Amino acid sequence: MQTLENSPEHTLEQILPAAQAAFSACSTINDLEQAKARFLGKSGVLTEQLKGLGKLSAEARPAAGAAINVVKQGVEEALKQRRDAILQAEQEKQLASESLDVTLPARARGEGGLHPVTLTLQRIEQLFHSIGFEVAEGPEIETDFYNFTALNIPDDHPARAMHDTFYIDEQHVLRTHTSPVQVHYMQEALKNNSGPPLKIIAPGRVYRVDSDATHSPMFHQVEGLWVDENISFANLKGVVQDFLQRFFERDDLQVRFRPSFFPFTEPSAEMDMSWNGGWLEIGGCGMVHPEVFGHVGIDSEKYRGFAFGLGVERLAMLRYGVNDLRLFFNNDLRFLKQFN
Ligand code: 2NL
Repeated sequence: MQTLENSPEHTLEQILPAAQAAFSACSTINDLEQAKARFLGKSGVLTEQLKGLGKLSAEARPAAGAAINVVKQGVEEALKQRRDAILQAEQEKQLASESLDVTLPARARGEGGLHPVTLTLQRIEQLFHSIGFEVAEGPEIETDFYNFTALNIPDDHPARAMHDTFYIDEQHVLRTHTSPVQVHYMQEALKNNSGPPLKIIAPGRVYRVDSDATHSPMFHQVEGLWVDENISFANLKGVVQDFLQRFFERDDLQVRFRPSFFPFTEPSAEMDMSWNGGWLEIGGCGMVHPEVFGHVGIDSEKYRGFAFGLGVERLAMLRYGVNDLRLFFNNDLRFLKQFN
């Protein structure tokens, strides 16, 4: 179709009404910009008009130029009015669509919860703290000395073998127990003249090359250590029994000690607790071996200590009635949500 805008024959008088009609037909800023180009752009109809001035005589030119400029101003004014109208309409439309109900209740915060192992660790720490134990922590990557040698574990001990321990390099391992935390703590205490007496628990992650229904390569342990001049096995029994009775909220819970062996304690014992009419193994313990005191520089003629180790997942499973260790590490929210 031949329209005025692309017709070479349009007259000056037709331009303003044509522009007004074209702008009115636009409902978006984008359309309007395109219409504007057709009238005011580099090859728009008004520009063409101005180019035509050159063909006129010098006398006719000023009046013709002035007439074109009047039309041009009119087109620009029409453009501005239409642009304002479109912007206002768009804003009104947006305001209408984005209506805000300030009385709506706020969206609930997706609150997280603590992992059952964390909850168990917190409970353990609180109970031991209440009877005077400090909580000590240390690195998960340890040297061979802190994880094995200082604990009187000989070079040829099977626990040191590649298939039981994750080695970082020749001298560094992922700690296989939290005992190294206690070794560091004893050394520091001696350096700072801040004990013995020492009374600490060392809770935390430990690692062993082991993975099946009842073993995870990463698990949690809490060890305890009490060093003083007259610490005896009787103190160990009292502390462990008090802890287990309070942890499981059972005043009648019994604890039993069976002779055993650990390189870092002498004598050593396995600890069992009464459970559903039977006995359940719950950890190991003993009196700190003089060799261990020797490695950290504690005088074993003057001081004695007891130490014990408990499995945190085991305690959590018994307390919460969880029957499969792997549930703790699958990160299935249906399981985890039950503890919060
Ligand atoms: C177990 C056995 C045990 C210890 C851990 C220990 C730490 C130091 C010195 C001496 Cl620094 N002993 N810890 C002692 C006996 C047993 O753990 O079955 N744990 C789950």
